[in-house]
Amino acid sequence: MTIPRFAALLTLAATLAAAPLAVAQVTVADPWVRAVVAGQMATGAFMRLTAATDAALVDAASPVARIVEIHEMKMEGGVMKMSAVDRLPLPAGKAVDLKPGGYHVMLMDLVAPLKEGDTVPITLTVADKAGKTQKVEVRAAVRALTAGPSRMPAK
Ligand SMILES: [Cu+2]
Repeated sequence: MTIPRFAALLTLAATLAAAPLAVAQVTVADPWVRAVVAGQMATGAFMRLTAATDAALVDAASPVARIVEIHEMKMEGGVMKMSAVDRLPLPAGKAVDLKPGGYHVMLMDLVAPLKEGDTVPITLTVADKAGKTQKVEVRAAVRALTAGPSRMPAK
C-alpha cells in the first residue's frame, strides 16, 4: 500500500517541478496527536495549516485509525458539540489552527493505543480552488493528555 502511494507522490513532485505550480502549497506546523488512555478508541490530531493560495482540507487518512474525519467543535446553545465537516477552508496566507476545542482531525476506531513519544503518519488531502487535490504527508508526535490548551471552558 505504502510503496505505490509513495511512487505516485514522487511522480507528482516531478510533474510539479517541471510545470508551473498548479496546486495549492500547504505548510503544516507543529502537528501533534493527543495520547489516549487504556480503552479509549478515538483521539484528535492538531496542527497549524497555512496555504499559499486559497485551498481547503478535504480529507485525511492515517494507518493508526480505521476512520478519520475532519471535525469541528463549537458551542451550540451552551453545549460543546463536535461534528464532521466535508471541507475546512484554508484562505491564502492565513494560518488555520486545528486545536483542542476547535477544528481537528478525528482519529477513530484506533488500530492500537497511542502513547506519548509515538509518531503518527497522517495523509491530508488538500484541494485548490479548481478542485485539484494534493496529498500532504504529516508526521505528528503523540503528546500527553494534558498537552496544549485542551481544557474545555468551565461553562
Ligand atoms: Cu472530533
